[in-house]
Amino acid sequence: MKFPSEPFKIKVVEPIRRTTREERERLLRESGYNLFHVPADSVYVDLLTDSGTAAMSDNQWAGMMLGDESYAGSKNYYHFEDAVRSIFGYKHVIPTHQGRMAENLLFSTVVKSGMSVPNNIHFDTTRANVEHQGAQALDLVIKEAYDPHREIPFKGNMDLVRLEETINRIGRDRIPLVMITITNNSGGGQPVSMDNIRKTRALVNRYGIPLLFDACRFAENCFFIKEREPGYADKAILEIARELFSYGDGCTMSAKKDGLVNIGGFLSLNNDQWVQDITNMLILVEGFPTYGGLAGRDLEAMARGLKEVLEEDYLAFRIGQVRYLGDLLDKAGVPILKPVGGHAVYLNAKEFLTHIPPSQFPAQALAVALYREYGIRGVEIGTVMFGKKDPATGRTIYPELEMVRLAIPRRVYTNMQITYVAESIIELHRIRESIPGLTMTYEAPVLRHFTARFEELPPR
Ligand code: P71
Repeated sequence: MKFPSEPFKIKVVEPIRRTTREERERLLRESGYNLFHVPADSVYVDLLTDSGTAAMSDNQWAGMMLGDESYAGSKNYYHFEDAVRSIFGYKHVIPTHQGRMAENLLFSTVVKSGMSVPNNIHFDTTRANVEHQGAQALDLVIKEAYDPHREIPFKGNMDLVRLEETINRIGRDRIPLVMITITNNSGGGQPVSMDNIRKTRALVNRYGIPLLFDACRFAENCFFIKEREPGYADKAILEIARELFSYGDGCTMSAKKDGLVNIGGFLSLNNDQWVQDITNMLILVEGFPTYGGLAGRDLEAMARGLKEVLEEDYLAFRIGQVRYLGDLLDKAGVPILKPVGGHAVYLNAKEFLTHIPPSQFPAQALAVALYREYGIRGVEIGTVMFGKKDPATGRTIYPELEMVRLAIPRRVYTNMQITYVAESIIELHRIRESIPGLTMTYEAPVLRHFTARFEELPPR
């Protein structure tokens, strides 16, 4: 079946408040046209992120009631450790309150100023955490990833030729690790193939460089491997995941994605020395190693979520729902990034709003219009998030892709709500000429998208 129906029924509901266009217009003005500052209860369908927004199962909620809130050695930690070990297979399991703390602990321990960390594409928090150490974050995804029309099965793959050139140019001593993000979020939620991972491993082995995964959406990546890569159709997702992680030396994980929880993350590593240093830092900034900034009940929910996320019915529905939205838009001629990724549909703002130049933030303008007209919230992944100032000239360096990401929370919205989203965007596409550009009036020095403010330019 192309679009499997929901493999669950709904036991608890959360009412959503409808707002008027006037109210949304006012909220946009007050928030400086930054959707991060719009109160969530004024959003009808919230596709800002798939991170921390999942609906937990009855089994996870039942686990929450079994929280052992002991300071040290909570039984939930052991459940969590078992769950992580059985999937990822690394020696040490270090809980953190979310993904970026895992990144921060790892990079502050192993990355030194002047070093470089290659990745297929760094997500914003990994990039910021690498750069915070005075190191360089390098994106070495295959070049096809930057062509929104190019439909290939594994568009998140690492460019092995560029990786080897980079290692030779920079020198292995200045590359403390290579990372692979599965799925590749900034490139459209695109998967990485097992073959590419195996070859990346073989390459870094020749230079003695460790390979780590940014594993946020690993189950979705494994589902794509099963669906698209020869030899994996009959394997269970767990088996695929185990093989995949066997090619690495560890991972960082935001369990707010494929952990199916609202808060939580971890680091899992084989290197004893790294773990010793990281554990010392963990105790300083996050908490004792058997809770890492989380409650016992959160660890239990994660342990259970990590098992549920591997269920094939769940993944088939999940990936199918995202694909359903993408198909409706594509058939209606709305420009999207193709193929549709695992957790989100990405609107191609450059083609959607050809009348708005990059200097007027077309993707942000599109996200603003989508909220104003229909109460739908997406997130800009374009110049606001990834644009940079050239330190020499002060001019903006624009990213290759200018997109609005519509990230689908896991198990939260029905297909009827997704249909509403599609119909709204199709209508917005018809009136696209009326959408005005923006000018930025405030930006923070790092991760500016969270706090930037804008004003609308007069309509053309
Ligand atoms: C996403 C997020 C969360 C987010 C970030 C920025 C703006 C809005 C929402 C977080 C990721 C991620 C990858 C590949 C690490 C993190 C950090 N993504 N790696 O996509 O996608 O995890 O949020 O738990 O700290 O909306 P964390």
